[in-house]
Amino acid sequence: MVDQTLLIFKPEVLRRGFAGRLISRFEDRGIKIVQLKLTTIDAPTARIHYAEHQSKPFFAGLVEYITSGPVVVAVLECEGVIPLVRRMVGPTNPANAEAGSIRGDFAFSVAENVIHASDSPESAAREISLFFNG
Ligand code: IDP
Ligand code: MG
Repeated sequence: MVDQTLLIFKPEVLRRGFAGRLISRFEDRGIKIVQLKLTTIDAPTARIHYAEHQSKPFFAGLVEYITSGPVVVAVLECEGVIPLVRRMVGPTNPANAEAGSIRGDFAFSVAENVIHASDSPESAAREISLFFNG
């Protein structure tokens, strides 16, 4: 099967209104969108999604933030899509993100860094089944 990754456009994207511009970046790069939905993430789902961070000091704030408004959740597909999309997204802290990356162009704080993208094939499989029932 062709590689897939899961994206979440975090609540500020719809608040600030640039979901279409983010989608265009992936389309322009030639990456296929195979699933796409507007939804609001509930707290139990957020805790499962971010389970690897449950012992971190920012965990409660992270769950509160990701559940604070509508998000866009998508599955993208192409060869090598996981590292490709992580490069397009940029590093976790937007202060370190190059202009031209999504976080470098749209984000200004590590807590509100615009977008989630799966970091490995295992994460992608787990996250896709969490949000799209496999
Ligand atoms: P990633 O989103 O680049 O994969 P992770 O290390 O997996 O980054 O962290 C998940 C999310 O947790 C980040 O996108 C960010 O929203 C939040 N986060 C990570 N580190 C911090 C921090 O030091 N303070 C506040 N929030 C953080
Ligand atoms: Mg991560």
